[in-house]
Amino acid sequence: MNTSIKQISRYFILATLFIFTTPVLAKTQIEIDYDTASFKNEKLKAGNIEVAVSYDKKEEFDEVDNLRYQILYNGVPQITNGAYTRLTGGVFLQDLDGNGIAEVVVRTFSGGAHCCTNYTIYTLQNHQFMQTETGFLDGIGGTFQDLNKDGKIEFLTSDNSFLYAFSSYAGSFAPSRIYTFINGKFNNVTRQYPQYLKSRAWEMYQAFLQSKKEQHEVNGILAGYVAQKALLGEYEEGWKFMLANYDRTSDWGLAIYQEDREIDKYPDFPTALRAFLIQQGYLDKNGKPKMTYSKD
Ligand SMILES: [Ca+2]
Ligand SMILES: [Ca+2]
Repeated sequence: MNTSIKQISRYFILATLFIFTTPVLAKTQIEIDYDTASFKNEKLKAGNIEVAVSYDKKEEFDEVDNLRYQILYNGVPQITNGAYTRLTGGVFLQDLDGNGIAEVVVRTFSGGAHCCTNYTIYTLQNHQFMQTETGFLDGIGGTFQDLNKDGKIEFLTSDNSFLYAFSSYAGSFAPSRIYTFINGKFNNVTRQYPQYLKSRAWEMYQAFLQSKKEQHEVNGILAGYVAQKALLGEYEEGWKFMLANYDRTSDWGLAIYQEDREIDKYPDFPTALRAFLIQQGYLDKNGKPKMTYSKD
């Protein structure tokens, strides 16, 4: 045997050893979209956590849950549940809180033009699975990513209460919301990410310029912009910008409701916005910017 053949056979033996000793990475994610056909018992696994997922493709809502799943721990079934999801959704395993044990995240979509995504999260806390939900959120709802690269995942979404509040859906730009997932619960940590908030504020400013140029609605963008600036501790600056630029002809969002009945009207957009920012917890009850988030 000459040297090169010897070398090749050595590589071959090493490669064979490698293939047979490296475990195949288990699947940790199932994504469902319009093209996904029905499936049964697809398995996901991360560490001791396993999920078996079944899906029946259904375009219209009915009473039967078409996304069903069973969560197992050390091979023992712990939770069996299901939900309706319309042509998009998914299940994935990811360690959200960085404690070494994967959380199970289930994404469902209720259908409708802009509505609504819900994330259900199952987490093992003190040897028991706890269930948490984001509640229905606009569009795809949000994204899970590690914003500050500390091994714990943040949930990035926006304050959905701003949609339609002072403009149509397309004319609204909701301020940021950022959550961490600790001890099985979401915590609002939006203000701890000023860099991210700044880049969103810049996008809002650009959206405002574009809308103004095209003579579209601006109040919905300005409302979000003022709130975003408040989150950055720059409320006064945002408020001044809004005062100089708002559309005085629009009466969207000026009506005052009580138990779904219109009882009065705010005199102008700034007055309505101020009341809204107090109600949503961006300003305190005296209309002064808050240093931390709390809705009271
Ligand atoms: Ca975890
Ligand atoms: Ca993080």
